[in-house]
Amino acid sequence: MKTTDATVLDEPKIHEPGADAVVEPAVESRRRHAATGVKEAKIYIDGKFYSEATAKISVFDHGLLYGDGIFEGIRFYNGRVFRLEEHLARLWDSARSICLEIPMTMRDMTEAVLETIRQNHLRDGYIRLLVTRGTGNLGLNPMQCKSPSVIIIAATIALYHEDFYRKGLSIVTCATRRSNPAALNPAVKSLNYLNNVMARIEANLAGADEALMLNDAGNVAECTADNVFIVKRGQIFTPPVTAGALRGITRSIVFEIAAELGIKVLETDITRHDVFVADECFLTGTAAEIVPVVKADARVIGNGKPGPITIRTIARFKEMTRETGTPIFV
Ligand code: PXG
Repeated sequence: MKTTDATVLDEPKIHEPGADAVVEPAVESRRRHAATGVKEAKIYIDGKFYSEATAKISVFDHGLLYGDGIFEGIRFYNGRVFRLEEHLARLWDSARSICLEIPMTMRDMTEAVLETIRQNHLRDGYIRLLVTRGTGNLGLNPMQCKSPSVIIIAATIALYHEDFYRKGLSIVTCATRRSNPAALNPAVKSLNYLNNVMARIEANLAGADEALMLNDAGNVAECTADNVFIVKRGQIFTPPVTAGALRGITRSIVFEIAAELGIKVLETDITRHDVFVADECFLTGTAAEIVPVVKADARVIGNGKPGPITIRTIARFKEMTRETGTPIFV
């Protein structure tokens, strides 16, 4: 996109992977809003709603200074928030793990999420929910931070291009290892995503759609914002959380769908070799949903087309997103 318009240049490309993802046209994004796609967006910060121009947090917030905080990315479909309880449960687990006290109840958080969507007049979209450590001094000690901040942003989401689901993605193994759980546990969905960002940069530089991240043992952990699955001889395999994968909510839905379809899922260590010789491969994540992978490190996976189990799983997932979730407008 060639332009000198700063507003447009600031537009985050949340619809990656790949350069083919649907990007809002520049004129359209100026009329609506660059960052959220919502006209006159309302952003929730600590119990109040702000316009995009006035939604600010302190430069002394340790979320900014140290990446000290946690987040969730949540989707809503057709007036219902998908798997909200699971996202909030994971948020609370992340908080507990880093000794962060979320300054509200889960019930109030639920209402704050729903009200943010209502304020933005959306029925389909994406929620970014953050809890930061709050303002402190320049030292990293969180003892200085007396009140965590809760931020909720609602945005429209341009789906990946249809071609991604029809044709599948290509991924590359990156040199950046997924952070060792003993150093920074990937099960905590923290604001410190530099490990994943570095991997994403490698994928970009290699011209791939996603980066396959290995753990210290050299086994597959996950991709930069997605869990990894392979299919071999009718069975589904995915790395255990202990291999350095997030306990993905879409991942757990694949377990449910597989149980319905009578397909066995094994949580087991996976190597690059296993990916290369898989019959099928797919990624799961709130933003990507379930997306087939047809190439890894230039090796064609299976017959180079999304496989039958992947296709059935995607179809059932789509039904679930259409039919279930916490109602927004009641
Ligand atoms: N692994 C990592 C490292 C993630 O950050 C997933 C797997 C998939 O989890 P869910 O629960 O979404 O099935 C994630 C998802 C985005 C975005 O663009 C999402 C994530 C991180 C950064 C951006 O929505 N998390």
